[in-house]
Amino acid sequence: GNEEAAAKAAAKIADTGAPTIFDKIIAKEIPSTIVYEDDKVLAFQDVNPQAPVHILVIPKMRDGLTQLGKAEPRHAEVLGHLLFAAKLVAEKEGIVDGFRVVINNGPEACQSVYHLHLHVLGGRQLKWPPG
Ligand code: IU
Repeated sequence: GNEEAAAKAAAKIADTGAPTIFDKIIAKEIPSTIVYEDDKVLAFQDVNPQAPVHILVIPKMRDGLTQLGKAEPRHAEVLGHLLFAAKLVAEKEGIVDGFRVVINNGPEACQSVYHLHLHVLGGRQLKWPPG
């Protein structure tokens, strides 16, 4: 909730470029509830859901893409693939009539895991603007 978001912002978790827990989720060393998977991306349920449907879509190869702000021209293809996968996830989850795709970029946006990820949120009335 808001308190957690504030705590994350205050913590100002830094982008060190180091591997994250998401590599272990991709390798299935840590279990997750997978919603969609192909050769390039993995989509799994967020462990701390902020809506009835809250899925993370991540690239399998991080390739330096710790956050969107670090994207280079070589990442354009996987960025498009991630966004299309978000749409497939929304269809699978039955929320295609109302869902939100979010990327938190950097400490001021409360990014806490430095492996690019798209949040796909839905299943309730979403508010605007977000916090
Ligand atoms: P953020 O945009 O970097 O703040 O999002 C990170 C998300 O990763 C956040 O919603 C966490 O609940 C989620 N998450 C997870 O699903 N599994 C984990 O092991 C960890 C974080 I660490």
